[in-house]
Amino acid sequence: MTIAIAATTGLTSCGKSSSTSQGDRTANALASYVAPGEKDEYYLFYSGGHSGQVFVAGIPSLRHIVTIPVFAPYPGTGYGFDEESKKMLGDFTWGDMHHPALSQTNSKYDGRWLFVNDNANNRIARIDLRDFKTHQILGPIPNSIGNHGSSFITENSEYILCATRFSVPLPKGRVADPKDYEKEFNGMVSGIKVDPQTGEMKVGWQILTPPFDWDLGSTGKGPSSGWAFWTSYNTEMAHDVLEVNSTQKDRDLCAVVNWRAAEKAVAEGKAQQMDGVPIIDPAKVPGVLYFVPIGKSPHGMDVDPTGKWIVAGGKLQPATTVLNFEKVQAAINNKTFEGDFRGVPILKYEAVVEGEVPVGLGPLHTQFDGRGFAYTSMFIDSCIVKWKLPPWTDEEKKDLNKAVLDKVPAHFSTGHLVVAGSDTAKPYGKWLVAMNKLSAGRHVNVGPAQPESSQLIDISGDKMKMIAEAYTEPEPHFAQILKVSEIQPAEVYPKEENKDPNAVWDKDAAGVTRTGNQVVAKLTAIRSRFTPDRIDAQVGDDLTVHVTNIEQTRDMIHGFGLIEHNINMVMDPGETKTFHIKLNKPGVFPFYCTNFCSALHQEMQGYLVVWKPGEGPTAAATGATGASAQR
Ligand code: RUQ
Ligand code: CUA
Repeated sequence: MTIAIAATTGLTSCGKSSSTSQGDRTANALASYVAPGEKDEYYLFYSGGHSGQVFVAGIPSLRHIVTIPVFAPYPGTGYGFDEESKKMLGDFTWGDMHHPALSQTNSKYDGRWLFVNDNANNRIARIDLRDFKTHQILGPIPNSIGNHGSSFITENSEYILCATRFSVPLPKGRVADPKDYEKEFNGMVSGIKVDPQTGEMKVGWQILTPPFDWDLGSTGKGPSSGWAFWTSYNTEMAHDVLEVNSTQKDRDLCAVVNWRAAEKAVAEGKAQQMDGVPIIDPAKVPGVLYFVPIGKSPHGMDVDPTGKWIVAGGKLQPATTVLNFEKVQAAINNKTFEGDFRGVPILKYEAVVEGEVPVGLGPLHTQFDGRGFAYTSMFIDSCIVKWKLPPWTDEEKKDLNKAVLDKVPAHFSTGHLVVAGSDTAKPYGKWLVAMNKLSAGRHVNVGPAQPESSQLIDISGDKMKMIAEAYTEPEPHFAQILKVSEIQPAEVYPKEENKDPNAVWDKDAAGVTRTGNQVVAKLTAIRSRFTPDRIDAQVGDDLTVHVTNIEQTRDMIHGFGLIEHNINMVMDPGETKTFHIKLNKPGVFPFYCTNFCSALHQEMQGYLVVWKPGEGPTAAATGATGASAQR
């Protein structure tokens, strides 16, 4: 109800009017204006939620630039139609993407890869920033259900760390009654090892946990180097009516994980195998896992750029909780525990907490600008709150309201927010993007379902300034911001680097060959023809088509759409792609370039002729050197 009111009055529960003066409007417009032909300064990589895609926009313009398909087929780039991407997708045609993470070296973005998680099918994917394409999808990860608490990358991209949102009887496939949840169900923290050269991921090890619902987390740096942190929202271990049953306690147990100790324990043979993965039981391997109580039903848990302050947002309490990692370390060393849970020590709350900052209602996620300030998204209050990290003055300590510096309304119900470079040791600062769950009334009516909204906020001054707003496909969760000047994506795939054994680069090597009922066509594509432009085959044949785009000019893309066969490959300059189909109906099926490439793009077409068995050209006539096409 608050939302509806907010939408019609332009007011939020922040109590501020969102209207701006004419002078401000002009200044804001200029701040985000990128004139035709000019370029944005930053990339914004934001997750597409259950669309399974990553969207790339520019900052400050907030213009959508490109979509990178990851967990769902995307005809626009031919993703999910060629053999390689089909294999990556496996049996799934969707994923629920939440948290992108740029690769890091020494706690700074190194511009190599972007990792994203899939909550629905327990996977992690790697996008290469050289070509902005998905190169690996790992999973489903064994012993992991609901891969939501990821992708959290370590300081030198050693690992992607993940925690499970759901718990089930393990290993997967074992069945127990959810009534026996506490006894039979378990969650898991996973360390996904990343190859430092290639980025190739594999499951490294896992830590067995009680069946809490792990939520958001982050990794340490500086003093907290080698550690990672997650909130949880169901320490009650409820298995039904979670809305009520998981919100009983005032504090939930959050996880403090020493991932370096986990790695070491595995190397020392202290793990047991489950479903092919070494599993650490934290009750038997002390020093790997600790719990810390945090109020109430916390969500985000973010480490500041110095690595000293860890901020948790309590969805059901009007404050963020700030942990001091030095105090965490001391509590561990001095065994300042308030008991244990299933053999895992619980750190004493008062011993590790620096303070609770009264930011307002529904704090979720916190980001940092590297200048000592924190920015928290307020789901219920629909605003962004700027506050001061410790060290606090005595006066502030007495009343932490004094550490709360500014609030700016956001529209509406902000989930994640991102400050440029917040999760590195050296944030760029300057820009903040609020990713709001609701946009009702902010744009022209498009029916009952409204898009999400993203809002750009200038955080360079003392007061935050709302600059611009844009709408997005479902559904942005977290995002990463990278300075454009830090990467140099490829302009083409150089011919010398194309290692595909079925690539052909001139028309003499192109052609159609038949061996038994295996028909193999190797085609070149260049403005504005396919060579060969005819493929003869018979019903019952297995047809494999390899198409090489032999252009070496940027943006000269060709597609290969095959009528009535659900095929659309798209080849970038210098790229070879392959599809494989069983031909089961006779007919003449045109194929054509699906990507507008030249004035004669429409003419870029050919025919797949599927003869009835026993009819049509023989194997000899289809030829080994493309004879059938050279007419
Ligand atoms: S969660 S709105 Cu999937 Cu990132 Cu916090
Ligand atoms: Cu090639 Cu259109």
